[in-house]
Amino acid sequence: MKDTVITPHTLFANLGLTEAELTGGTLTVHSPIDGRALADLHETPASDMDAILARSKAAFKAWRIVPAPRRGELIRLLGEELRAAKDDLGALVSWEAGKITSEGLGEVQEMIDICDFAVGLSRQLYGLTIASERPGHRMMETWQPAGPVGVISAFNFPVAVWSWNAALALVCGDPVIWKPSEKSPLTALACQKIFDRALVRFGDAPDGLLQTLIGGADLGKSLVASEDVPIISATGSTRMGRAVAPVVAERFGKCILELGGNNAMIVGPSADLEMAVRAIVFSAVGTAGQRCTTLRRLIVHNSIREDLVARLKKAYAGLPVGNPLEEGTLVGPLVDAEAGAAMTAALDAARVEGGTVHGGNRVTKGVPANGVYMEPAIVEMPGQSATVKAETFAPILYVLGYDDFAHALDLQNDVPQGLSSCVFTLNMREAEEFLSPAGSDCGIANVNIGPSGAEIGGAFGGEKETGGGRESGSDAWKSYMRRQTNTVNYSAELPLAQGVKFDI
Ligand code: UN1
Repeated sequence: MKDTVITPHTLFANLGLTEAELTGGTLTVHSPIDGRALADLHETPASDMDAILARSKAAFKAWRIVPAPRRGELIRLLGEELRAAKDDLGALVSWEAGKITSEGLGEVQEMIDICDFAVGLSRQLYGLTIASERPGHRMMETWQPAGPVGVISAFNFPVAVWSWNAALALVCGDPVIWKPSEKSPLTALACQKIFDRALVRFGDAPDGLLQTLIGGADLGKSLVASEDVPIISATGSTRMGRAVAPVVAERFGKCILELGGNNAMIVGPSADLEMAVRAIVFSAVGTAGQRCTTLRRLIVHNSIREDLVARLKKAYAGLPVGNPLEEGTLVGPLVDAEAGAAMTAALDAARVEGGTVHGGNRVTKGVPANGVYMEPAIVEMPGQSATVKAETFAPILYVLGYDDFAHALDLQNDVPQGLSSCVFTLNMREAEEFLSPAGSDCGIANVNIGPSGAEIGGAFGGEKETGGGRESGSDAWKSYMRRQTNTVNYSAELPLAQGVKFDI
């Protein structure tokens, strides 16, 4: 590797991670870039869970009565610390998750953006006033802090997804217990350090506002099962969500689920194809196809299908696959060998289903040894088969043809997932229909822009197997609070609602 690339050890030092934290533990963290062991982290013992939960409960009692704008000050400081740490944390994201430099930095920018958003929000946790039917009465709605929030996050956005949840939860008055993916605990530890620096500057925050659990699924399981954690925000596979949701429901906790996506783009005959190609390539191969918003299905009008596929094959042929830390690389490694095997298996299955596969081979030349580097694949499919309907976390783009727009919409919606979607068209009828009640059934629906790379200002999440949760912008903050309806009687009478008489 070139000397200009900053080494993990320099990053650890810059981010305040100590030798003692990084060595001697049982959780070995490997870099997807070249398979090297980055650290041996100490796992949180299961026997610590009771104390962790107790600390979070105690923190809640103190934090809920701190005025929300003051809580916002902590997040303002977190945003400042993130700005100072942006280069180092972004590079560590690259080392731990295999993202190209610009995407690692972009992820930290997303964290900074949500901090700014949450600071503003801390003065806008508005409730309604409601007209009472009774004289001398007033009704209103108050949003109260809810309690500790358990955040479960995935390797692919190892830090941004935490920040969407944590920044909101903390301004809403809720402490956070974070269980990051065991594939990306290093960046989580770095975030805990960054947060701790903000805490020191803040001054009088209670202990235990943020606690990070390092280790495997068992820690996540006890977090999910705990009655002390009224809200679980879980981002990851649909399989994980299916395990989490019933456990939380059983104890009447609330879930914010952001699970699998199988995102499509419809390309109409009028589309600006040059723009479409750029959007397709970024959203299908960016982050090596490992975003939950990655473009996985291209639904193209048959009149332009051949032309578009030819343009895409040309663009794909020149894609620089390789070390994500090197300038110019656009496609880094998959996270591990299992992800590589899943990609190959999906391509094999698509072939059996009648698909024609372009690309998709393992790249071994000009890339670091021991990383799983794959050529992104385009697969022309005769129809929406079982393989197309499944989410494979890899850069595979299935191409389907259509003749009439209603059929394109049916194809778009006929998958179990419902996260993100888009249409490329200059025909306003198609664009509006796509956004209409009879259009896309996804949580995110875009026009002339790809399905990935959403801004934090909007609510993020989707329907069906995607889990239904909303994180990040808009009024997603309400999921982190307890809604309370208040009726105040300032009269000297006690009238009952609905005219009920009950004289004693
Ligand atoms: C994810 O992949 O889990 O819209 C989140 C995007 C990013 C977030 C992706 N803002 O692609």
